[in-house]
Amino acid sequence: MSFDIGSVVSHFKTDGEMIHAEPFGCGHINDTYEIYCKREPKPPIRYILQRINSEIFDVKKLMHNICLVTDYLKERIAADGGNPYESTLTIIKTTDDAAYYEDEEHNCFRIYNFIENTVSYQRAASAKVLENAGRAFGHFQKLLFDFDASLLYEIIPDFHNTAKRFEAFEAAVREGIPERVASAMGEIGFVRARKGYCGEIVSGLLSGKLPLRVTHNDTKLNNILMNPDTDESVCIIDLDTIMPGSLLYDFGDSIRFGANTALEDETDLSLVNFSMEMFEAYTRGFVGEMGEYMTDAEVKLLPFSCILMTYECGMRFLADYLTGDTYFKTTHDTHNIERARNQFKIVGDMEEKLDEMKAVVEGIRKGV
Ligand code: ADP
Ligand code: GN1
Ligand code: MG
Repeated sequence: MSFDIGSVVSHFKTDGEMIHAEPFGCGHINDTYEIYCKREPKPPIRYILQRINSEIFDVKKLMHNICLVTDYLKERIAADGGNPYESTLTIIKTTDDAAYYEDEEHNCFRIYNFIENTVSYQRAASAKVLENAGRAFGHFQKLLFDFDASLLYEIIPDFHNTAKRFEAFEAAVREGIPERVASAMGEIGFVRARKGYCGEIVSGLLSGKLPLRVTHNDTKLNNILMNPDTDESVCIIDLDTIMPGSLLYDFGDSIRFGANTALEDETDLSLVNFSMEMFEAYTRGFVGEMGEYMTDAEVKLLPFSCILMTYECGMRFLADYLTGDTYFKTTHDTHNIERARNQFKIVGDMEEKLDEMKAVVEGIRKGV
């Protein structure tokens, strides 16, 4: 699939003509570019251009969700005295006033303002980064507390329904590439031995024991832009998966990524460990912001949610490996199974430290 970036950009109301474009960032889903546009005599202005992954998303529904949520957030941020053009994403409309542009080959593109003077960390260099990330996602939950969830499409149905993910995983084992399945029996066994985890949060949502909220659903650290000088959060990005869900998905997924002492695709598993220090820091930030809005049932499940989300993500990487790497972007043949092993190492570590995690949550909760 080929496209001319300059011609794509000419369909948007950018401030000036495009002069430069480069691939950007480390996302696994969309094709992201930084683009510069000329605005003489002022210096060029930068934007984010994305070819949206339309294999995964119904783009019309996706952009409907993102427009509603960013409009709502802008109002809330302005009412709190913040800068709505820095603290949330701004969609640059097409010359036809649409939120995205579809070319003749059905590639779909969107442009966001580039949030300057920020970084997106692949790993937390200090506990302060994670505490600020926790505060940022807690605040994000709080801002969306009154947002009417029924206005949003469930953009990827059953996205964090781990029980359904397990069924899909078993189908991948049955129908996957035979050599890959044969080579992954150890990892497959790891997933199967933990089948009992799968129903925990889903059944709580179904029975009403856990509240359904509007959640981000992809809360890894590189989906926050931070100020590199202060490590304060500036803007939460990657709003593709905003939809009704559980607060536990957001909490657990942040810990999955942020409390890993290594990168998500580190293959030297001796470097891949679960950091209690990072867990404690994130929990302090998140509960500090969101504590009074959380139910006891949610608080009780915070530690377990970290295990569940890490297990689920590892299972998704492994299923993608078995079926030929069609979902996550990969750079080499064994990339997805390496990521799965990495996640499973963290799962094992968290299982050992579950009591300690519970004690940390209790301590922080009492202090709120
Ligand atoms: P994906 O869904 O593929 O993860 P993201 O929307 O997260 O795509 O974007 C990929 C990366 O691009 C982010 O991790 C971040 O580094 C960068 N990025 C995305 N949007 C912006 C923005 N508006 N300003 C600056 N950087 C951005
Ligand atoms: C994907 O889009 P990105 O790279 O931020 C994925 C998440 C996974 C994550 C694993 C829409 O996130 O669910 O947890 O990779 N996003 C989607 O790194 O599937
Ligand atoms: Mg992302």
